[in-house]
Amino acid sequence: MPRSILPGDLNRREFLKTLGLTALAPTTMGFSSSSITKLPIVISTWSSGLKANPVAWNILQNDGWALDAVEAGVRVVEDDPEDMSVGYGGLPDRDGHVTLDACIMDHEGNCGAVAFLQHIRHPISVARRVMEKTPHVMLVGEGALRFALSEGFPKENLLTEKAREAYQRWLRDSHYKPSVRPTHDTIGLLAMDRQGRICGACTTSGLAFKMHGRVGDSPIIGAGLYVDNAIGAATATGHGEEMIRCAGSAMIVEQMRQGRSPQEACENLIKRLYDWRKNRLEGRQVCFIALNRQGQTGAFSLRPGFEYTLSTPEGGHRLINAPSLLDK
Ligand code: SD4
Repeated sequence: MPRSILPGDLNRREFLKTLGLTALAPTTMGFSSSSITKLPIVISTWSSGLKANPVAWNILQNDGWALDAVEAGVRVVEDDPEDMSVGYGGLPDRDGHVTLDACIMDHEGNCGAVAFLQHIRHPISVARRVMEKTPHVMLVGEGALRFALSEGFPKENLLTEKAREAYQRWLRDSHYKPSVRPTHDTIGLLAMDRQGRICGACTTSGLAFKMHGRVGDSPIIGAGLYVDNAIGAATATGHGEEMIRCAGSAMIVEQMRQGRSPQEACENLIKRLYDWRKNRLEGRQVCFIALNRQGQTGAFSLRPGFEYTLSTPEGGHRLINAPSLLDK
């Protein structure tokens, strides 16, 4: 059953209180007086943000650009063999291949993406090169690999022993049925730097044991990530087919444009998706985080269990449980 949603969860209230306390701090942005925000801010999905956010934070604290921060932050997780949903160590598809998806977007609407990319540990950096060095937004598969190699990225085996063993177990038990359950820890990371530039990045190995060639929401601008510097940004994790279906991240930014807070926008979109698709969401998880220009943040999921990492000047790096629509 859907849970009743309180207007304004505790985390948001706690955060807004923090914003109020910082209104006179020296490194403030000149927003309206009720929403002056101390910068920078970093928000990312899951507890892997506890590793990623501090790296992004260091760049932002030295007056760096949010684009460099989001890229550097998620690269930490791409490098981590213990994270089995992203980059090196990610779980393979049902044919045993690690295939990666990522996208990145800056404060001016520039964006780049790669999908179904193999053998390259840092798809987020390839996505950035697509953005900066090609006339295109997205490269996939063999073409993305060729581009990455031409840019000097090394070709590597990304299947760790731990992931290979998990794959062997899955082969034994699953009868080759493509998985519909996301393994968690896809990282979407949003940041606003001291100059008020909002940028975002999202990177994943996608659903574990997916069909070969399957691409989720994470590399799709508007689904897994969207940034509009005039309004804010959103990013997603969970069952990517659902986020693609509702153009999730772009819809959240549009709702913020209509005046909703990031929290309200995340809640509304998930409620709409549930009303629309409730009979087909069995076993599926859908989660969003969002950030607006005023420095407010929001997070919401279809089912319990989603957590995110928020970094602010006062709060440090905090892991927070997101509220959910359903109770299981
Ligand atoms: C996907 N959204 O490929 C990703 C999976 C995910 O945590 O987020 N896992 O559908």
